[in-house]
Amino acid sequence: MKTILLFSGVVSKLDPTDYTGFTFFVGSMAMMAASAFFFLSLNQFDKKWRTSVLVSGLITFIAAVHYFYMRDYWETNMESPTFFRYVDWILTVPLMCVEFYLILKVAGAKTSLLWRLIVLSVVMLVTGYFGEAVFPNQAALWGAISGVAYFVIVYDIWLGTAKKLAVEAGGDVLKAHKILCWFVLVGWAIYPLGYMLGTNGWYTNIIGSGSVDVAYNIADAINKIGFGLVVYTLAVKKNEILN
Ligand SMILES: *C/C=C(C)/C=C/C=C(C)/C=C/C1=C(C)CCCC1(C)C
Repeated sequence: MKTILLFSGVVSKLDPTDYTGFTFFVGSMAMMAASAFFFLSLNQFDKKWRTSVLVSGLITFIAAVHYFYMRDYWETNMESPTFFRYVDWILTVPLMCVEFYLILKVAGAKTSLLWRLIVLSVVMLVTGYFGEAVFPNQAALWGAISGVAYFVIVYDIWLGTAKKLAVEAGGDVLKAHKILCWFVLVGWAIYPLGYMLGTNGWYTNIIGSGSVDVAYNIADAINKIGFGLVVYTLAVKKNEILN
């Protein structure tokens, strides 16, 4: 792993005004700490909830490894590690869809719901990558397509099938579902905002330009760790009922 660099003495200077580098660094530590927390807590849960907490740990762990790479990439090239960013997302966002599916399974969620969410998130991310890395001159167009997929996901979990299942499950599951819905509506909305700061389009005159990576790094910390903690809390509550 690239982190070996850290211990071999070949560490480049971190400019104190390099906020992007700073958030990459803090992000990698936060993701690593969160992974240790989720993994080490696994034993306390019964089988059904262990998988959910395990997935929370996998999400932050995959992110931690990508953050090590992205941090080094940034330090070395002083440009956005867009490729690693999207590889990270294409692995972790579908896992977040798995989290929705797992907590709604008690109410009879079908795999068709899982697949629909996964396909939508892949469409959202692939079109976002096109706009950011492949066709930057058409960033607004690709971002809009990506945004449509995002809104369908929001609709599905807030008002669609996922919502109905959460209501059927009731109690703690419904509460956790509602919090996760807010994460997707508000926490995930930081990403298109970052996208608009980092690309050129009709919006550039309105919101200006800024560090896409700072936005993405803050959003990742909120969403990946926060999401995981909601699932963890739900598992703890369910465990108490059993014991
Ligand atoms: C852990 C990573 C997560 C939760 C990443 C989520 C990413 C998004 C919700 C990205 C959304 C985008 C749009 C809605 C439009 C512009 C392009 C994207 C890909 C930044």
